Amino acid sequence: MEYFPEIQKIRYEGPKTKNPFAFRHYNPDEVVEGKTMREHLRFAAPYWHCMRNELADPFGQGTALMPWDDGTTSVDNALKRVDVFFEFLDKTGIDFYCFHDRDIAPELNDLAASNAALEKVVAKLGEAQKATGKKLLWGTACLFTHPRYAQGAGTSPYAEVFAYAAAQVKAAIDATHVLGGEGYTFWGGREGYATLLNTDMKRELDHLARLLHMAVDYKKAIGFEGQFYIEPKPREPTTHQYDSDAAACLNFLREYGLLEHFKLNIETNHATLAGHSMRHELTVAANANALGSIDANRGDLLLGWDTDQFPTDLYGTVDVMLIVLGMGGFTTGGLNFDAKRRRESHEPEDLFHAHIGGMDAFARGLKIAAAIRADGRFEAFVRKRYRSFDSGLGAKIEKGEVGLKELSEAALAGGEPKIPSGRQEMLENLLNDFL
Ligand code: XUL
Ligand code: CO
Repeated sequence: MEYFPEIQKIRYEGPKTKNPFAFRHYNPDEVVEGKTMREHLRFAAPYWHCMRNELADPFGQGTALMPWDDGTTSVDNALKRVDVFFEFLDKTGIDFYCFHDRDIAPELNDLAASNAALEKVVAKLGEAQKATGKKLLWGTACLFTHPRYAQGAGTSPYAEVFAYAAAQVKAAIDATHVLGGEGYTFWGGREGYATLLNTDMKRELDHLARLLHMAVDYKKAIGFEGQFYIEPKPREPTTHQYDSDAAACLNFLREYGLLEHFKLNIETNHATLAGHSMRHELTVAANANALGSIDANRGDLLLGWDTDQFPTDLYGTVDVMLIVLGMGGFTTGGLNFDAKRRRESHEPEDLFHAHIGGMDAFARGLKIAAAIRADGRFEAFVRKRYRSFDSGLGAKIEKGEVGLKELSEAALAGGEPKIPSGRQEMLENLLNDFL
């Protein structure tokens, strides 16, 4: 049974092709900086957006055509979706995928039934991985859709809800472990508050940390070696989310003794919602040696929601790839397209156009970032800008060999400092030379 019969395997045809079902830039085996594109980019498709997103918005119902889906919560329907999804992965040449427990399997009447359904689908996913060589980048638990989590999961004021969330995390880690997942993500969709009038923030944060410590203990107990990630996001659906940005996540992890067990999964649209650029968030994470993985999408600045659009902006993909190459590449992480089609793009073939575009944009980002690094002018400019700290007084400041008294003497003797230009416009022009 073929679910996308009109679509052939997507191949690299080069920048001149007029075929919309071909890659112009993503050439999986092409070598850049000593590794193939496929090894650098580690593309992943999210099960939730590809298979489950009906493309509703706050004003209208879903539009997505999914002729393979009977619309029920049956396990058979869930099992069928696995075939559809793996055909999609095969035809796009995407090597990895990510899931939430409730995307792949239905939530049924009680936890035992939901766990049993999950196990059945996981078994089928395992077979599909074996047959195709596709791999799981990360798994996660959906702790934000069901009404029981309306007031939080790990930060719920109700212990029974906390326990239910913990049970779901356990089952989702088990599933990820069985499938050889390279990571496991915690995105706290409802781990925040709508109003402080009813909220004990300190207690909620303590509880969230407790849940994460339990997960670390459980991971060790079962021998799961995948990387744990936290995914920052400032709001939506909550008014204020505790994991609001990379800096807040790092502080939380440090405060609760969790930093050695977690890295960050940084998402472009979450960065912009937090009032940061993606490059800012990636830099904060990488500086702390905690950049693990990336949810590669983009927002729409005119809408200001978490629109989860496909990444087609080359400035954006260049920024991302500069940081990724700069840290020596991904280890367990990759580029997960946490992105959905627009509501107007409701036909199955749009799934392909969307991913082809994202993959090509990142392939170009990779090639351009590599060219920028080989050229070396940006690096040389930045190095030169800070060179007064390489020797003399600056070196003593960096080494902690002088204090306010010595620096006061130096400033009195040195007079008014003369500072060179930051050359922003020249550097922006230089960047455009590479695009
Ligand atoms: C929500 C979001 C999630 C996480 C996984 O904004 O990004 O899909 O990536 O729970
Ligand atoms: Co995400």
